[in-house]
Formats: sequence, structure tokens, C-alpha cells
Amino acid sequence: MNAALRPAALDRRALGRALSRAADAGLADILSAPPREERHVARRIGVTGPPGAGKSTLIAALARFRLSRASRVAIVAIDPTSPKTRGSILGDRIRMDGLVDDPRVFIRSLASRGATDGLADNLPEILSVFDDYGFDEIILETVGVGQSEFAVRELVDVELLVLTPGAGDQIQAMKAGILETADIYVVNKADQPEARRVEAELKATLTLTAGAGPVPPVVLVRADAGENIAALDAAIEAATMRIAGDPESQRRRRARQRIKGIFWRRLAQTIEDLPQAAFDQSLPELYATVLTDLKKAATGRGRTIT
Ligand SMILES: Nc1nc2c(ncn2[C@@H]2O[C@H](COP(=O)(O)OP(=O)(O)OP(=O)(O)O)[C@@H](O)[C@H]2O)c(=O)[nH]1
Ligand SMILES: [Mg+2]
Repeated sequence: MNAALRPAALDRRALGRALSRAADAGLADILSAPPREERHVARRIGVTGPPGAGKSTLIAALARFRLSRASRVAIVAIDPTSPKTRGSILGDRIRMDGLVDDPRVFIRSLASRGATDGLADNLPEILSVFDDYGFDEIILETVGVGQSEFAVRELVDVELLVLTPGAGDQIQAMKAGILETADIYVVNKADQPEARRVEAELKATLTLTAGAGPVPPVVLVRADAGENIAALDAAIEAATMRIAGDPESQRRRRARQRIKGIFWRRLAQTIEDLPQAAFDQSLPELYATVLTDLKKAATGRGRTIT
């Protein structure tokens, strides 16, 4: 690579600090931050799926593959803060072992804390930090459960849903239309006997639910052996070309999710701050009270914005 085009060495400590600042930022900090010149926008790939589907293993394989083109890849894993899944942070670290020492890779686990959408507080802000640090790609791992799946959709350019042999329930949910659709479906654990059947069933279901629209690709992989990752990589490329659109619409989409994130948080806080007596009002009165309080907060006459 031409020396002039090579990005400056990554200051990992500064990046770590910037990420922590973004994670801890209150609304006032976010709103008063100087507008950033978004010259560089990292591509965001979301990887979701049930616990144990092999998301982390797949991300490690995918990151290794995509590093042949990208100069910097960030991996962000949202760790659901339930005692049951405590082990997953550690697990992610172990499975991504080979990548941890790669100077082009930055891995961060985030606790979902109290975020209402099951993701992490300030996630849009956190992801934007990687743009500022010149990352080409961010791969975001989330456990696909309920609301978080819907929320993550808004944050990424391309979403992958990872399923495994034994994903019968998810396929049923898909048929019933209660599972959010992804851009690319990955059937992992190709070494297991049922994998091909699940792949076929998934293809049939997607063809059925797509109607006249395009049928999203289904890619069968074996993440732990890095098998068929090239096909997945090609599917991601094709999907990005189709979905991400021009930089202008991408920027607008990012702005939309940032303001939504800020607003949800402000709204939740406003409702939390209401005195108990407020809930004795009728629903329309309560609605009006919330709107008034939001307005007070906007003009700085309300309670302190945290
Ligand atoms: N047989 C087989 N096992 C795999 C494959 N890919 C991953 N695994 C195993 O599946 C288990 C779960 O893998 P992870 O990558 O931690 O799965 P995950 O979806 O990130 O799990 P959580 O983060 O806990 O939700 C591990 O024991 C992996 O070694 C595969 O292609 N074949
Ligand atoms: Mg994982």
C-alpha cells in the first residue's frame, strides 16, 4: 500500500477512552458535542441469532477473511447482562483469540445494562467513534431476542441471522411472520447432520414469505473450520451494494437512528421522573404532562438532563 494512503497507527488507548466517554455520555454531553465532520463512515454488519449459534466463531472467521480488504475492523459484542450469560464475554474472547493480537482489529464487549431495547446505552454514539477512528468495518454481535433484533436492524447496513441445525422453532416463527427478517441467513454448523435439511427448509420458507420480492440469500457455513466464508463474504458484498445506497442516504439513516436513540432515552427518563401522583391522571392528561415535561427539558427549565 502507498505510504500516503496508509492510515496512521491506531492509538488503541485513545480509542478505548473515546469509547468509554461515548458509553458514559449523558444526553447533555451528546447534544452539546461539536458536530462531527462525517468524512468516513464504517460499514456496519450486524450478526444476530440465538445463544450458541456460533455468532462469535463466525465473526472471527469473517473478520479474518474481510481483513484482506479492510485496514481496520472493529468487533463489538453486546453482552446481555443476565447472570445466565455471564460466560459469553469470556467465551467471545477465547474464540476470537487469533484476532486479539492483530493490530488492525479492535474488540469490545458492551453490557446491555438497562437499555430499553436490549442493546447498550448510547450504542449509536459508540459506533460513531469507530467512524472517527477510520475503521472500515464494524461487526456487531447481538443475541437475537425480541426487541433487540428490531433495534439492531436500524443500526447496521447489513444484518445476518445465524441459525443452526435444530432451528425448527425459529423457522416456524418466520413462517408466522413474527421473526424480523434479515438480509442474509446463515446456517452454521454445516458439519452437523441436520444442517442441509435446515438450509432447504429455510430457503423454502423465505421463498414463501418473500412473495414477489427478492428472496434473501441463505449461506451454509462451518464457522469453526472457516468453511464457505468466501460465499458469505460475497453475499455481504452484494447485499451492501443493494442496501447501503449512496453516502447521502446512509448519513441520513445514521442521523435518524441517533436522534431516535437520544429521544427514547429522554422519554424514558421523563416518564421515570414523574411523581407517582401523575399516574392518577387520565391517559390523555398523562400524555399531555409527558409532552410538557419534555418541552421543559428541551428549554432547560426542567430537571437536570443527565
Ligand atoms: N460443530 C460445530 N460447532 C461450532 C461451529 N461454529 C461454532 N461452533 C461451536 O458452537 C459453540 C458456540 O459458539 P459461539 O461462537 O460462542 O456462539 P455464539 O452464538 O457467539 O454464542 P453466545 O455469544 O453465547 O450467544 C462453541 O462451542 C463453538 O465452538 C461449527 O461450524 N460447527
Ligand atoms: Mg458470542
